[in-house]
Amino acid sequence: MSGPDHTPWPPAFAARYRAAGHWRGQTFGALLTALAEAHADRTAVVGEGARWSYAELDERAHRLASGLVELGVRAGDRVVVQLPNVAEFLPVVFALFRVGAWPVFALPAHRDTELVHFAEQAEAVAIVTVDAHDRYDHAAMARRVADRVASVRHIIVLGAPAAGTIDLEELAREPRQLPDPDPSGVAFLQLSGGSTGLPKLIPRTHDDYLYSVRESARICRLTPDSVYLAALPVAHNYPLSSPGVLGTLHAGGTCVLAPRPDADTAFRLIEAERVTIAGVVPPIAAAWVQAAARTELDLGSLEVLQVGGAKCGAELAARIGPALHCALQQVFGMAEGLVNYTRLDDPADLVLGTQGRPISLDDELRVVDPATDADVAPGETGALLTRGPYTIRGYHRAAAHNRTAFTPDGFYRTGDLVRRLESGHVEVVGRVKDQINRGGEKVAAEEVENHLMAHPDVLDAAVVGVPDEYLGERSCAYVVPVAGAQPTPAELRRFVRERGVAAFTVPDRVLVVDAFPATPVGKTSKRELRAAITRSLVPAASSKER
Ligand code: AMP
Ligand code: DBH
Repeated sequence: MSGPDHTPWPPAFAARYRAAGHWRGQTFGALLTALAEAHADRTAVVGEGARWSYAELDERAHRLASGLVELGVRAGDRVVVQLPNVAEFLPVVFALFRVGAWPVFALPAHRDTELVHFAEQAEAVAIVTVDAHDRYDHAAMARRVADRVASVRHIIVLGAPAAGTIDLEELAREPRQLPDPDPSGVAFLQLSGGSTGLPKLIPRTHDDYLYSVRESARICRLTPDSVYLAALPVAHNYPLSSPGVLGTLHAGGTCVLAPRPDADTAFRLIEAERVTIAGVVPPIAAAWVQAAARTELDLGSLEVLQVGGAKCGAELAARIGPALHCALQQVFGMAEGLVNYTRLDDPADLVLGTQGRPISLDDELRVVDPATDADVAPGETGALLTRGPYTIRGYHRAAAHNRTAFTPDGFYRTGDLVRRLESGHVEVVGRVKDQINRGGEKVAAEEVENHLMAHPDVLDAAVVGVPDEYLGERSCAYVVPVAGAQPTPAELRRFVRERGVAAFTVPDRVLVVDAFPATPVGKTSKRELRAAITRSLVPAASSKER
């Protein structure tokens, strides 16, 4: 693939975003310098075995930046960063920001194929990784990637160093003055979710990202007393910036990095660190809701639980406040830019029933007929297009893909089907292509999922199409039951039928499973569900079918 590294906003748009005060010409390195002055002794980050003040974080980032420069890493170089939720993540990325090198934000769950893709696409000069995580040897994987991708010259490892790698701890050097990078230039490459193929690289600038971070912190009412729990992998756009660790630092608060998102780990940290806000995906929210009923841990400090990354159904949304004694905030965002939040003072029907409204008045949203790009009538469902002060105009080196992923006038095609309410709030209805074509009869996966989730025994449902000789496709519903319940496929099909729907809406197959395969950030992976059923590899022991 080829094309420009970064597609800048047209000059008239850039001028407008500057004039409005959205883009302020500050880099992330300069931000950390300012934070270290304002909040020197406050705790910036807590990880396993680490508790660093703002002054310490700043010092570490300076020392690492110096070490990276000595190693030969230069402004504009790309560096794949694959770290789990450890405190070191922050000094590493701020060091790269200060050098002007671009982190490429890999997630711990990515493996050789993805890492090779990132390193190749970005022509990365280095990989920063961990020795091992979740019993997987990341350093060995990084060495395999370096063998396959010629541009990779350095492997920097947190933890036990191995032959041919550099110990992250030994990289630090005396701080030196480095020229501040161009704030309108690229700060890092974020990743798309990769729902249709390998993740694409998303160039984000200091100016645009800092705007979204600053506004996110304000919308979420973060203060120096806020304590944010990063339960999801911190390099993902959501825990990184919505408001995530960067929004928390921006506010002078404390970031607590959870090594895993399970309720036990998270609840212990909430109690121990007096966490005030956390952000999770719906499957984790559902697990926390169930666990909260049994926990003896004190979750009383938790003020806000954010749920986003995938649709939080009305049933789950309604359970969160009562179970966790906190406010729910829905977050609908994308690494490409646009982020929507329900506001903390929104009425309950909007908080429970929508995915929020955009950060910025300068976020332009269009809801269109996916076939013609014509605007649908207000309140009707259509495909969401967006452009604005923190939404990219093109992926990194993907000229051909950019021609279809963006409209000629620069709107990003989100691929999401939404309805926009008069208040400006957005309700996500599904994905543009998430329908099953059952012999010409189109079944919206989301609709069938909603019917299934209305059943009291159903915790979660995911409906996918399965190739079929006669119909082209048939529908297959995967169902995760609530703890202790054992709904049968026949009962669930009857339940959907009795809700008075067209016969083709009743799923052809129902499989009751223990859990869904997940994407690296923990969203239900329909791609893997489709692949599994196509290969007929659904583990028979843990699934029941009729
Ligand atoms: P990614 O490509 O990983 O950045 O994922 C962004 C996509 O995740 C969006 O385009 C949506 O399809 C989905 N998404 C994120 N948040 C929500 C949400 N709150 N409700 C529904 N879908 C969401
Ligand atoms: O799913 C996402 O990518 C996402 C969700 C919520 C995101 O990027 C974000 C908030 O910023």
